[in-house]
Amino acid sequence: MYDIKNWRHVFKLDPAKEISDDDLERICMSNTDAIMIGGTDNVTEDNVLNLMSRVRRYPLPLALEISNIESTMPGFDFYFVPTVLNSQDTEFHNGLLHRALKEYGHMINFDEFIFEGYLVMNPDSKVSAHTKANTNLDVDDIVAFSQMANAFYRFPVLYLEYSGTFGDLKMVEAARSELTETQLFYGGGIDSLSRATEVAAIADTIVVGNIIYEDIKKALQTTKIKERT
Ligand code: 1GP
Repeated sequence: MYDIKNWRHVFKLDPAKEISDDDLERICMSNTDAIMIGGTDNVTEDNVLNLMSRVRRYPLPLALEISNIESTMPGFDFYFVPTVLNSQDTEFHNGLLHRALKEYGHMINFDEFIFEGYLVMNPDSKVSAHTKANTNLDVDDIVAFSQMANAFYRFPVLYLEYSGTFGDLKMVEAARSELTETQLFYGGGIDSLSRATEVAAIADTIVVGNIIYEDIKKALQTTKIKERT
């Protein structure tokens, strides 16, 4: 079985976006550690199943980041379940999860599930509006949330989610400074090797999304962090 602790680089594919077979092959044959499928809008059973079966041809770990119950299905190596620590709606803390377990808990292999503390950081992102996140956070807030994740909830993963914009590295460093057990994932605005290198020097795992659809060459270059660190 794969171990997420070794992941330094992850490509996140959005099931609601088109990707050609050629581009998908380049992503899946790259030096990345894993593919994660996840998105905010229009994530459906059909488009997740379609993308999963296309990615499954390649021999690398495949994770689903769960956005809704309807598009969750067997066939992935890992299921990342976000709990949005700065959401103002309990639905995104444990409401959805409670409903999912009530219905499907009896058939779940819990070893495949990774409960991730999520901090939604970009106020202009879709995920921020969707989860009603309070993004008005300073360094002390990040420190407190990171202590919560590491020492109290003991999450395996804390995900700093800047989706669509490159984050403030002071915030990433603040999270880093508190995490001794919890693995720090960073995602958002990584669109070049230099940005990837900067943030990979702080976070354990970097997640590259949007640039796959905008400039595949630049996306592929971000995997070079693995040769450098
Ligand atoms: C999104 O964190 C990922 O969930 C990656 O962000 O799309 O901005 O690369 P970008």
